[in-house]
Amino acid sequence: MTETITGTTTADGGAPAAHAAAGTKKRILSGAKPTADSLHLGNYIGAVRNWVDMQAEYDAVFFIPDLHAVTVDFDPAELAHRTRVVAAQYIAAGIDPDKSIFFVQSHVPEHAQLAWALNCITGFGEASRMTQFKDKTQKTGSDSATLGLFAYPTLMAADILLYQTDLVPVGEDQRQHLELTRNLAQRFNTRFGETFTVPEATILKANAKIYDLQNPNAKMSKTGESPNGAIQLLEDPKIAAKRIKSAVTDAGTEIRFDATEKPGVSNLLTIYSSLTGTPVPELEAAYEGKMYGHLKVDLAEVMVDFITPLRNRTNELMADPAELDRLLAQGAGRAREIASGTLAGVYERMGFLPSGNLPGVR
Ligand code: ATP
Ligand code: LTN
Repeated sequence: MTETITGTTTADGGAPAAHAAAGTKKRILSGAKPTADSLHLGNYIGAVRNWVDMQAEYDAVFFIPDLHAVTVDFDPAELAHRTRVVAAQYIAAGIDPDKSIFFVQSHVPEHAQLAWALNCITGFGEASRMTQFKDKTQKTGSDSATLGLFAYPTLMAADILLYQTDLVPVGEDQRQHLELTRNLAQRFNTRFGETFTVPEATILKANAKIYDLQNPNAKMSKTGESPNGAIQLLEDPKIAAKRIKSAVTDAGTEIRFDATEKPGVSNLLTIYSSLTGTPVPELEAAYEGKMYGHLKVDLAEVMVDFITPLRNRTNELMADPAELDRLLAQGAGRAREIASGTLAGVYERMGFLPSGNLPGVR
């Protein structure tokens, strides 16, 4: 089941809408930050898996938002490593760099350039209302946050608008950013003339959220409190199986989906259903009268079967960094062909003088 934030999609005038000529397929775009040594199960079920499925039907753009990764504390060597790992994991999970445009955000300078233009049409109060910024600065206070973190949502809007994106498949947590993106696109179009497609968010609701295995009221996250709360897609399958077996379950014994009363068991059912394709009611029926332990043992096995090939393929790709870099450079080239056209239209409408034929400019 998906839910879409709808709106008009328009794309005429100037260089934008390059994809319209490429065919009738709608364009989708999404990305996952390289801020951990491995994607986790929540990223996969909530995001990557759906993107893989969408490649056939859509004109797909996927990228690794490394510029977003430096909005919070980071280590340069770690960032470089993580960017490669995430790239390898996307491909191992089924993102096809020949079918989709697949690249690293910092390889396409137009993202930062358009973000600046958008910063200048975004209200300070409007940016202050973004809940992600509030959440991420809750503990330390906003004084120690960077300007980059504050501007995170406008960079994300630039990511989306550069490619005249129709649909943005993301998890529920990104809804507010999508709404800001739509507002900025409409504002720019009204003030400077039709330039951007106004994107729709496709919130993937059915399996939208995977919860922490140790704290099933919090979402599974790379920054969760206990390492046992998340399944890393690159970890030893035996460890992943252990984490499932030690997942926190609820009072009572009945295996039934009830997100309020039984968040732990419900989370395990969601994961099981997502990885096997078996609907939750069928699982409930199959486990009627059985104990939580039965469910965990079976799910642990499902997890091993899922993680093992994914991990092996990722490791193969990581063993050949030159080939990985080649694929990423090829993706960035294709991305720039579109992004540079959009940015040229934006600059012209904003009244920036043409830079002539200076090499490397615009
Ligand atoms: P994290 O909370 O682990 O830091 P994130 O949401 O900050 O993750 P990304 O790593 O960029 O950021 O996530 C990539 C995608 O994975 C996003 O579309 C996000 O909505 C989705 N996602 C992340 N965690 C979960 C989860 N627990 N359940 C479902 N989807 C998730
Ligand atoms: N903010 C997103 C990652 C992200 C993204 C994007 C997703 C950056 N730019 C553009 C979709 C479209 C996240 O944290 N999941």
